[in-house]
Amino acid sequence: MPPFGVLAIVLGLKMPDTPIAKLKVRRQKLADLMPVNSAALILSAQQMHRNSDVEHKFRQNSSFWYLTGFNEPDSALLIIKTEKETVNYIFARPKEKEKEIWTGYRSGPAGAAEIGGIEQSFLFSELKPQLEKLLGGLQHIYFDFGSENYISLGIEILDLVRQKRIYQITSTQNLLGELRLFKDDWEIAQIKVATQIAAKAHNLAREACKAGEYEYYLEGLMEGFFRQNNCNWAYPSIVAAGQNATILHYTNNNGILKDQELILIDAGCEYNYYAADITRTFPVNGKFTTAQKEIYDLVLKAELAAIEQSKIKNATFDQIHEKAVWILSNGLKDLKLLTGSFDEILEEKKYRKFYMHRTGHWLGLDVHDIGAYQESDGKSKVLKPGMLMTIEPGLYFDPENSSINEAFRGIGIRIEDDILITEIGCENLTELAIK
Ligand SMILES: [Mn+2]
Repeated sequence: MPPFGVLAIVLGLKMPDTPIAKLKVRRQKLADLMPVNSAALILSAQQMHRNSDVEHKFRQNSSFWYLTGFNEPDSALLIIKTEKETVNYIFARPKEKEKEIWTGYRSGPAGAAEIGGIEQSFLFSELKPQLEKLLGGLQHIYFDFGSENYISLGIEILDLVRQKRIYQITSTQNLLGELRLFKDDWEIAQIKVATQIAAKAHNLAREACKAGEYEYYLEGLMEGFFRQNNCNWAYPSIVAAGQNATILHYTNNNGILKDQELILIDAGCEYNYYAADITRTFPVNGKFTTAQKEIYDLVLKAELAAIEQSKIKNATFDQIHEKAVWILSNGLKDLKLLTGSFDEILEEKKYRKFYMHRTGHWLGLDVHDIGAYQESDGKSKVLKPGMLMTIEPGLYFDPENSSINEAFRGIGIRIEDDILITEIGCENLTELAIK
């Protein structure tokens, strides 16, 4: 088995910079979607305080990163589109030797402009006075107010926008969602690193798993592997043994692994801010009980069928879910876990008692990536090459559900892969993770 440390060495330990040409294309595409006489203002993430003198690890705002490739807090991107031209402005912290000694290198406005290939640069402290000057005569601004970042600055910006009589204020989410839905070749290369390292981490956990071990041990093993390969977790890992797996967002990870029980691990890393999202469920001792095997085989069948569905040209997002629901419902009926006719089970959504979430979500810079799930006419999104989604059916049986056979109570199983839609069907980016 080749060690994955090799991969990190091949890739180099430094995150690759986003090519400036890609950043320019993204900003141009965003501007193309904006009406004439409009502005888009995207703030960076803020450095979040944790406790006493400790700060949270900085993680850039995904959309800001997508458009600028700039990885510092207290920054902003402003795009102004008029009839005459479109101009990009970046705002960044000043270079200050004293501060850099304590908290690290700062690029300064000129450095930020160079990284992003952006024409104009200013200090972040200049943002309001520059907006005062630059927003005059515009009719529309795209701005995300209400995120946890820069609340008081956001209020001041809204005040300024009102003073400028710009009455159309829209979130950037729809425009950027439409762009971020389609991954370019460079993004796919980053995602493939994340998915391979995450898949390998799952296999390591499977090898190390044994009765008497604790959930946190496997969590640490996987997250340690993420860091060893220049990745961070993309979301807090779920390592859920036995009936903990029936809690969908379980993150305590302090339970003990028991013989004859299953373990569900939903963990993924991000590389260069691109996320992987994988779930695997397997028996602690390597051998399924009859009931566990019946449910596992059913979930796997639903997952494989949903992946097949994604290969069909112009399949919709909803069709993936419907396929999984159809197979799970059929199987639950056969196992006598659901009663009534098949039509009844579907119409009355009886399956929801055991399958209460959707079959997938968009994946990218955010693990639940932005991007609409409907076309503009309200119909389910048609899957096109370059889109990336998870496919993750599961079944969960409440340990206290006395209406089902005891053998099924407390079983929680989910299987999740990351599926890239391609010209010829799809590519499963996480098939390296044993299932
Ligand atoms: Mn997921």
